[in-house]
Amino acid sequence: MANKNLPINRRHFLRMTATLASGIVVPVGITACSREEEVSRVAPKQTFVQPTMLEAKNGLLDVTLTASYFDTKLAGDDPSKKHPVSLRAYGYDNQGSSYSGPTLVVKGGDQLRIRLVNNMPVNPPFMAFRDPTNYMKPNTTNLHVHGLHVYPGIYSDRKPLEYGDYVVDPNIGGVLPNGDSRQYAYQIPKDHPEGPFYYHPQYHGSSAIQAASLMSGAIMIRGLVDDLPEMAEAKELIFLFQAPYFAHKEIDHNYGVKDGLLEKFAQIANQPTGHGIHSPKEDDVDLQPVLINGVRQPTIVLQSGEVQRWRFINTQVFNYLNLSLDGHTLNQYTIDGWGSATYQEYPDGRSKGKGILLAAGNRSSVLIKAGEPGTYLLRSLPVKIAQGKQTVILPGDILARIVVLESKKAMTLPTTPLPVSSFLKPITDQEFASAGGKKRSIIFNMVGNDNLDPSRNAPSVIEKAMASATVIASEIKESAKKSIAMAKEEFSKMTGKPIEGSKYYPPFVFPTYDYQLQVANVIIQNVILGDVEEWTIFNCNSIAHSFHIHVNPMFITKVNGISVQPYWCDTVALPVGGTPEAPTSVTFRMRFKDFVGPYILHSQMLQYSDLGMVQRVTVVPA
Ligand SMILES: [Cu+2]
Repeated sequence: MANKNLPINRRHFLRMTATLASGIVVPVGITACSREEEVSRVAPKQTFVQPTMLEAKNGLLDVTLTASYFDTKLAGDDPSKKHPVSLRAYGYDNQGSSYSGPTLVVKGGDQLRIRLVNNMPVNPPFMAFRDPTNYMKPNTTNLHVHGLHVYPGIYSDRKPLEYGDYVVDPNIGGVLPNGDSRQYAYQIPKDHPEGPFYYHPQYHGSSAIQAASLMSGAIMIRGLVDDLPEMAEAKELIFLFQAPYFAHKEIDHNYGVKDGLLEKFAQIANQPTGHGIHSPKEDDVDLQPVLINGVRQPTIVLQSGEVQRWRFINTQVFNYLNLSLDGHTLNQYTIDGWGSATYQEYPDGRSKGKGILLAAGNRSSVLIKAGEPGTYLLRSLPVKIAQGKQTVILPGDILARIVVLESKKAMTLPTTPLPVSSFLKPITDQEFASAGGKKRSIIFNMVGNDNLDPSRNAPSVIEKAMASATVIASEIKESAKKSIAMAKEEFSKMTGKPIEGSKYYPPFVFPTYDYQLQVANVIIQNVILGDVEEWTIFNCNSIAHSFHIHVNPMFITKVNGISVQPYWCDTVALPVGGTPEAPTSVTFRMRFKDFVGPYILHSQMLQYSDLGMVQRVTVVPA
């Protein structure tokens, strides 16, 4: 399986090196070239761009975020080919929409105020007969501050109402299209740990389609670690890894959507890893290409000996990243937004396949020190996301190229121990026992609708006909592919030479759904304020679900029942290979110290969350 992914890696790599050859320092005069080319050879251009940073002043950051359609061009798999798109995105204050919302910078004690204005067009009308590829309210929205430890309720004593990190909007609620707005107010606790967080919509049922457009932006919480002189001196780059989905004529299943648009749930649900907009090898899992702040494979220019701090945020709605930088060590000092006193070192992971693993919603902060002059690639190494009846490995990808220039810089990493907020003190057995000592289990299990009563949701005659036509079309296509491969194989046998594409691999099949949603509030976990609890999340599926809980971070203690070096996070990859009989699991402790109110736990693979993999948590006063 692993070496089946090699061709695409090599192909990408070859293409990259071919492009790179013209970008790095080459003595002028070796080849004939135009003047512009000469200049670019001497000084490679940084094409990495960052969203605007808005910083709190005198304890307050007050911003208006506007959700609307953004008409632009985005690269697919090939960075040089841009496709016109019209996707949902954020603008702010008087600025139009962009590839991501602005980066909001605050510190403990500050107030972050966001007025969300929904300027997206009205929702499409309900069809007379249920269109299984369509979605209910793709343009109703709200806002979630992912990972922040803030009040999740509504400030009903304020006139007009103000909202905390409130995401349990009923199906008739939310911030409606065509001009509705809502005032959010987040009071950042004084001891809030410093690190990278982000915001995205979380209106139940439409979170995936909106986040898989371009609706997200970074939140940076500053603190003591940022004031260290070496840290302050290191240039900070914020990486929003995005994988916007949109219809394209080269994609097999457009579901009747116009090029450049994301309008039907089926576009992101039936093949959740996405569509690469390239011709993948038959044996590859097709993968939505990753952009960084709207740019495919940007160039980052550093000086040899320079230290930079990179903040990684995986805003993708499904796919994992496994980050590794050629020839360099990534020194990680926050997992999600939660800091550590020491660095966790990730050297070049190509040989072992081990990088910094980021499930959808995970973040990480690293320091890197640029080595010898040269060009290096920031990659995502292959990741196994499912194991069992069907093993699925996301192929590797090239995310950015790093050009290191000759220099005499000699910057250093801050020495350890790094300062860490007292908020992150470990939850000991004693603390757990004396604060209630309750344990509970949560089951993550996708149940296909074939397991439900079929009469509840019988498809219409037209739907049946359409579905069988689609199946027949794809069968014809697959059988053609198979014949071509067989012919090639014959030819290869005759000539005795191997030939590309002479082996047929059937397409990967993810379970499909007819989009029957579970409302968000069906199952409620009631918790008493002040308690400390221990939860085990069981994964009954072969796929590595990304488990995320709002408001209070998790102190991870066990994986598959075995103790691990404990750490804090707010989003965690559940191990692959679970079955209902033998589920995999993650165990953690949580403090419910500060806030009452309703919030949610869910799969950050947002398609699954929208389909019902979500529960409510209600913290009630003692
Ligand atoms: Cu969240």
